[in-house]
Amino acid sequence: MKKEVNGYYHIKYTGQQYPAREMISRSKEFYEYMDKRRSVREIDQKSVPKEIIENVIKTAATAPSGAHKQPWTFCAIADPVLKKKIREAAEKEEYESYNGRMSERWLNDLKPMATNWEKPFLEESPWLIVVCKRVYEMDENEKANNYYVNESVGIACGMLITAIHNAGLATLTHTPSPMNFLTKLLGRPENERAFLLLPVGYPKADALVPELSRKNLEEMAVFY
Ligand code: IYR
Repeated sequence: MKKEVNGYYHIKYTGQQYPAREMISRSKEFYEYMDKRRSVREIDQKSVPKEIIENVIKTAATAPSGAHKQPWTFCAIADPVLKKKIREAAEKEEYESYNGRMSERWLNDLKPMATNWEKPFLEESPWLIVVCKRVYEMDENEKANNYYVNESVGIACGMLITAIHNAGLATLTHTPSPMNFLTKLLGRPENERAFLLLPVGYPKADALVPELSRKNLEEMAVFY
């Protein structure tokens, strides 16, 4: 079934539907599965098939985006030489951040996560995914800004993290600041900015994560 609207074809929506009881159990099971996701900072060197990385990137790119401009580029890095360069450049920035650029309050807030300027996972992870946002496209030599770029790319990153967890792999959101060294090292074009860096791999066998609790429904949801 096809219908023309504004001169563009619309096709039948084919999303799966379920009876209410099944929706309740599916949504609960999915919540419980996602509640096991944690930011893992100890990632094993064991290699991960490229096909999994391709699949999680394709999943992320199913995200909605402003005017369907899909304003993202996913840079997947397995090359050890490039990973080493990224680690060195990131640690240089992080060292400055942890030793002067971040406030006392910020450093104190990070104490439960036990983070510091050292980022071994940038070299040890079999894959790094650098998500870049495309701020504008070139339209007949004119800059054409994309719409809701941060929202669109942020949603895609959430779906990427979900897909990585679903595959049984571990990741963390790493945001070295400033991040412009990444676009340079990756040779990205002028219209792209690094948005988020995700190391991806198996968790180390003895990986630890901080003992944190999540807000309960009453604390974070309001029903009207
Ligand atoms: N970008 C730094 C610092 C950092 C900031 C926040 I907010 C975190 O939740 C975690 C770390 C780093 O990656 O270590």
